[in-house]
Amino acid sequence: MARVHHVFMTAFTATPFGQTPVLEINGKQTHQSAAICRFLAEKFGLNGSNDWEDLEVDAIVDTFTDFRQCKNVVLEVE
Ligand SMILES: N[C@@H](CCC(=O)N[C@@H](CS)C(=O)NCC(=O)O)C(=O)O
Repeated sequence: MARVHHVFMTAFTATPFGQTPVLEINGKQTHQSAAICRFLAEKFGLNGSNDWEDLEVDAIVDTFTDFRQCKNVVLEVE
């Protein structure tokens, strides 16, 4: 168990700001899941077909971020 913890912590200290997920392309690393999703959506043609659809996609991503923050609050209360 200690080894797993050590490997886990080593992996995290090697990432930007010690967080995951991390996207690495051509030896360059970046983090922040929403930014990574927007980048990949643009790269693979998964964006909306107009500005309004892009806005709706961003709103959904931001809503998921809100949900994740709520989950953390609930876990702290328990
Ligand atoms: N805003 C970041 C949050 C990332 C995040 O909280 N990642 C967690 C794992 S899911 C993490 O790295 N926790 C370790 C830490 O923050 O030290 C994102 O959306 O990518």
